[in-house]
Amino acid sequence: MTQPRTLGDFDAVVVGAGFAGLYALHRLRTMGLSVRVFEAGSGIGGTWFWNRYPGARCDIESLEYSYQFSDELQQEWGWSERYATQPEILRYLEHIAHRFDLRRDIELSTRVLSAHFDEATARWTVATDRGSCTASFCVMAAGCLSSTNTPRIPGLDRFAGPTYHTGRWPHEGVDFTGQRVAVIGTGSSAIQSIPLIAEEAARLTVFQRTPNYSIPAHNQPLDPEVVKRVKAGYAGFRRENAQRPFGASFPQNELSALQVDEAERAREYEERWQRGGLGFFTSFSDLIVDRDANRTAADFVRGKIREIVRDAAVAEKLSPKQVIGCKRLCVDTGYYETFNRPNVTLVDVNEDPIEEILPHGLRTKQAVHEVDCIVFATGFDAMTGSLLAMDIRGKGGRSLREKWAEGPRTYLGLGTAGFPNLFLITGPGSPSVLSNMVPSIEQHVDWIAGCIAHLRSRGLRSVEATRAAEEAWVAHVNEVADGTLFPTCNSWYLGANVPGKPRVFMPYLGFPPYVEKCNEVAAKDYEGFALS
Ligand code: N01
Repeated sequence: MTQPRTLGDFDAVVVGAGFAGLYALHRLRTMGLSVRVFEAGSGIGGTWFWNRYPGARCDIESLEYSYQFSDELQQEWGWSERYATQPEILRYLEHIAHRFDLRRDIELSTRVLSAHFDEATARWTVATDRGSCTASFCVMAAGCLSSTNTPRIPGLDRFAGPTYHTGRWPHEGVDFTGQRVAVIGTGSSAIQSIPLIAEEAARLTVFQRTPNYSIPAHNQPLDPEVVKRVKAGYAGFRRENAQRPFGASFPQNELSALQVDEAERAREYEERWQRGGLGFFTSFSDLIVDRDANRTAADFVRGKIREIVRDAAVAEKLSPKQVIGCKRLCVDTGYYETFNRPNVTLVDVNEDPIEEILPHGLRTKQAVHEVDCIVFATGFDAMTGSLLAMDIRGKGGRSLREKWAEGPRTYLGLGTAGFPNLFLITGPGSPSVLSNMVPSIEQHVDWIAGCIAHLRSRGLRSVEATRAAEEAWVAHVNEVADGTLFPTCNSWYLGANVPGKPRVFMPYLGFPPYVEKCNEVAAKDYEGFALS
C-alpha cells in the first residue's frame, strides 16, 4: 500500500480559492502564518471559476462587489460595466492572485476529503486527494453556492445528448446554434442564461417549477464620472454601505409601503424599476416583514410581467404567487421579453410534471418534448453542501454531518461547538448570502485574523464556540427570521430545494447589527468562545 503523500505542517489550511480563500491567504500570511490553500478547481476564482454559463454576471454593482482591504487596489482596478461579467470578475481575481503573490501557497486541482481534529495536539489533519497535512487552524472558504444540485429524474442516464449544469459550465463554452434545448429551473442562473440561449437555439423549452420575480438590470458601461466620484471617497462609500441592512448601496426608503397612497407607491416602484437591480427591494421599509406591504410590490411586478409578455396565459404562468423577496430576487436583461419569441415555450411542471427523460427528449404528463441537450439550472445544496461533502470531525471524533443532522448550528456563523480552531467564512448563521458577499467575506476574515492574533499574543492554542453561546445564537437567528416573511416559501435559504434537507432558515438577516455583535464579542475577550 502506498503511503499518502505528506503535504507539510502549517499554521493554517484554507479550503477554497474564491473571494474568501484568496483574502484569507493574504491576510493570514501577512500576519506571519504559514498557510496552504487547497482548491478543487484547476484554477482560482471559486464561484467565478465554475459559473461560466451564458450571461453569468454579478447582480451587485461592480464598484461594491470588490475588495476594499487595499485602497491602492480599489483605486487602480477599473470595472467596465455597472454589473461585471463572470470573465471580468475572474480576471480581477487573477489580478489579485498575481498582485499579492498568492499562487505559491495554493494547490489547485486538490480536493479536500476530510479534516479531523486531534485533541492531544490541538491540530487538524487535512486529507486531500493528493496527500495530507496538519494545521493549527482550518478555515473553510468552500463557498455557499458551490455544491451543485441536479434532480434525479428517471431516465437521465439514458439521455443521448449532452447535459450541462449552470454551476459547472464547460470552459470552452457551448454552441447552441440550431439546437433544441431544454432548460430546467427558473432561478437567477436560468434567468440570466435563458435570453442568450434563446437567441442561439433553434428551439428552447423552459421547464418551470416556481416562477420568480425578476427586476431589470439596466446594465450599462460605467459612467467615468460615477467612478471618479466613488474613487474620490471610496472609504466613505464603503462605510455608508456597511450601515445598510444588506451591506450594499440599495437606497433604503424608511417609509412603510402602507403609509403612502397608491400613486406614491406606484411612483416609487416605477422609479426603482427604471433604475434597475436589487434596490427594488428596499423601495419601502416593510416589504419583508408585512404581507400587505409585500403584496403591493408583488402586484407591481406581476403588472409589469403582464405588460411585457404578450400571451396572457404565458404571463400568468410566469407570475409568481409567493411573497416577493422570499426566494432570492433575480435581476435580468430581457428575461420576460424572451417568452415573446416564437422559438421559446414555457412548461409549468406543476400542471404538467416531467415524468422521465428519454434518449432524445423529456416526457411530461401531457407531451413529449424532443431536445438535443439539457441545461440544469437547478441550483445548489446551499450553505452547508460544500462543508458536509467533506468528512469533518471534531472532538471525540464526532462528525459535522452528525452534529448538523437537524440543520446547521453555529455561533455567529464563524465557529461551531465541538470543533475547535475550525472557522467558517460566511457560514450559516451569518449574513452571508443575505448581504453583499465580498464585504461580508472581508469582515469574517478580519475577525478570524484578529482572533488568531489574540490567541497567539496570549500563548493560547485553541478557540471553540461554547454550546451555550451557540444555542443562544441559533435561537436569535431563528427569532429574527421568524419575524420576517422569509420562512413562508420553499427557498434554498431554507434548504427546501434539496430533497431530505432539514428545513432551517440558514442566513442571518442584518449586516450592521451582526458586525456590531462580532466586534463586541472580540472586545469582550471573545465572549462565547472558550480559549485555552
Ligand atoms: O439556483 P436556484 P440558481 N424540477 O436554486 C428549479 C446566486 N446567483 O443557480 O424554485 C424542476 O435559485 C428551482 O425550482 P424551485 C443567487 O444567490 C447569483 O439559479 O425550487 N425544477 C429553481 O427554479 C441565486 O439565488 C447570480 O421550485 C427544479 C431553479 O431550479 C443562487 O445563486 C446569478 C427542480 C434553481 O434556482 C442560486 O441560483 C446566479 C426540479 N426537480 C446565481 N429542482 C447573480 O449574481 C430545482 N428546480 C446574478
